[in-house]
Amino acid sequence: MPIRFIHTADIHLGKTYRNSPGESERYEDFFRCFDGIVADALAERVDFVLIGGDLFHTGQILPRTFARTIASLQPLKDAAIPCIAIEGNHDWIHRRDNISWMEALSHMGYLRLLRPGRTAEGGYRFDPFDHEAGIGGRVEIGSLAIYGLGYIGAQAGSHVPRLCEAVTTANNLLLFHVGIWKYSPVEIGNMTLEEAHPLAERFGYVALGHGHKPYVIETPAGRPYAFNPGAPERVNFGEEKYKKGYYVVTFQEGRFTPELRPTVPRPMLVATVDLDGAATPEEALSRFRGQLQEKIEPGDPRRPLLELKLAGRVGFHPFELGRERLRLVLDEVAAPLHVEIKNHLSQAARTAEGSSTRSLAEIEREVLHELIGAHESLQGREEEIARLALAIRDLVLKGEVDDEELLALLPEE
Ligand SMILES: [Mn+2]
Repeated sequence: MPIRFIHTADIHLGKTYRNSPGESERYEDFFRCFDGIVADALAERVDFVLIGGDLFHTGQILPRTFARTIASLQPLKDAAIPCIAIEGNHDWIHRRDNISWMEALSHMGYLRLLRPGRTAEGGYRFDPFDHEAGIGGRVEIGSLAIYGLGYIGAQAGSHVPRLCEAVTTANNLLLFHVGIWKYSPVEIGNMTLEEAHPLAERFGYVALGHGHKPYVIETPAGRPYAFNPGAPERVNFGEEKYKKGYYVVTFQEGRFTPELRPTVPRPMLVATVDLDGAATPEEALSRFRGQLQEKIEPGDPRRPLLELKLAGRVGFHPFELGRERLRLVLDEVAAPLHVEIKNHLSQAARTAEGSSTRSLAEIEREVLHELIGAHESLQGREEEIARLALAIRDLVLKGEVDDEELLALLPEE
């Protein structure tokens, strides 16, 4: 009898743009995407579902995100399809002494959370999953032994030999939240191909998560053994060109055959708008409108996510092309759900020595320096406080931080 399963990762439930008009719609995107995968698991009557980490976008989720996740997982529980998961970097960053939300879901029988134990000598121990405790290192389903390891940080590669030593069964699968340099677009938590290869001797299928782009790793002899499905929804700007989906895998006669099944993520556009040479804000706006109309692809009824960089030297003060005026044109042309604008315009100014340019960023810094320096008690700290103010401004515009995280940026005095 073949075993069939779904392998997904990096769902990022709870992600949204806080305080943005599109907040609630964006929040739903990630649940809608996950619900689609769960529905497919039922339609395909798979034997189990694997989640390779980052089920949640942050360690500290809102109660409504927890409730909504339970609703999403309920059909799997009702159909007795085990959902086997590990923790990613996004799931555990803020966990201190508290029980994590992932552990809670495991206790409640919605997930089987895998996390290995360690031996006194620094080795790994993959004990069978304990339903009572809601934790374990491995789960056996049919003839397959599923091992799980969450995110273990930047040194993951050096742990591979110890991991392999701890494997005691045949027909093994490993769930591992780690990237492979060269394929993984993320900057941390990766290992090299050479470090990964020994895994192929112990595991017929390594189910990866972490990088949001799909990729497959082969042994030097050309046998594919590690598979990264990527995030099924577009999580961050920069993911607009990635294929999006999850694997439906068949295990038969000792062979794993995965098929990347596509999802339909929300449209996302990252573009540079060239306003070089625009003499007035009106001319710049009209060119902005024209270029935007060309770049927006018609066809998807969902409102897009936009990241736009305004570039060029213009004949007016960049402040004059304010967010409000841009927003009006944007709403008319693209009706975006969320926009991030990077104003990199500089002003072509004529001085006695000829022409010079100052970027918007330089002007902002000068203005802040003047304002801060006007307070006697702050004199001498202009640069430090200006930097802080700009960092807070950038985070607020990104809409991803809450008040406490902003407060944490302030120096303690
Ligand atoms: Mn992720």
